[in-house]
Amino acid sequence: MKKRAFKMQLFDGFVSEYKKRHDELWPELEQLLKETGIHEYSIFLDEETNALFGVMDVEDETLLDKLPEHPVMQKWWKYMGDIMESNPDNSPVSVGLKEMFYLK
Ligand code: RM4
Repeated sequence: MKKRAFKMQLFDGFVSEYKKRHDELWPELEQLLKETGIHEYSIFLDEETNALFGVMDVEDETLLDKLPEHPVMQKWWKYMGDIMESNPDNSPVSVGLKEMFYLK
């Protein structure tokens, strides 16, 4: 299992909408993420900057390569594009984070 961390950017004024959409996460997306070998996935918010920090355990990093092509993932990213910084293909702008400490 590998840990992956990354940051994304929420637009101002959309904290409750972002939380609501994730509280109501589509079952088909939950299934897709699990089938992709993603576990213990959390997203944290920095309320000072609206930066979002995602942390997940990944069974096999190569499985993640196919995720952006999946119709459910594409539909979700399109849906989320109005409230967070996104790329021209609708995927969220995502910056990988470097692990600096780990305590088991
Ligand atoms: C986020 C973003 C991520 C996705 C999670 C579930 O807002 O779209 O890419 O993995 O939702």
